[in-house]
Amino acid sequence: MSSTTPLVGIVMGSDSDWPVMEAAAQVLTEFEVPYEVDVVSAHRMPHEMVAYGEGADARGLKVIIAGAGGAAHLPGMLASVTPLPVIGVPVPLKYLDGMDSLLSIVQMPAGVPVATVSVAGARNAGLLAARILGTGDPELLGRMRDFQTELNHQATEKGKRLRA
Ligand code: RP5
Repeated sequence: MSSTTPLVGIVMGSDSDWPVMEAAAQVLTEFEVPYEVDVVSAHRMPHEMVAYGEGADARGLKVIIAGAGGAAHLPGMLASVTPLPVIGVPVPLKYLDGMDSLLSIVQMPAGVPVATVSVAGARNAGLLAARILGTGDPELLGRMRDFQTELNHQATEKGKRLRA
């Protein structure tokens, strides 16, 4: 990608989510997709959170990846104030194994979609963002095809090793 303007916004409810969320940043780096990272807590910074969501498309973002744990309202609240696709990442906390985060994010009311990945599925969130952007970027789509070919190769090799 030639642009250095962030196309993906990676946000989270707390810096304590970063150890999970950094996998999204890593994969976007691998795919050379420019991104930005910030903490935008739905509960502790509600006004900033709304401002972030409302201004995201005007700033050039195309996809938002939002991670949160516990009563994880950030992805859904962002989806309610932006027309951009929002990918939600349930972050597991000390109790309940992330099931609380998953259910908080995935059970959205009709009309306000959040593409929810698995608990701690930040890498897949990054890959999904790259696929969404790839629909308008043949070069990025080609990189995704190469990535899939490599995945296939690795899985095939694992099978060969087991059969040997
Ligand atoms: C959520 O509360 C955050 O997304 C985080 O997962 C959780 C705990 O935050 P801290 O107390 O660690 O800042 O809003």
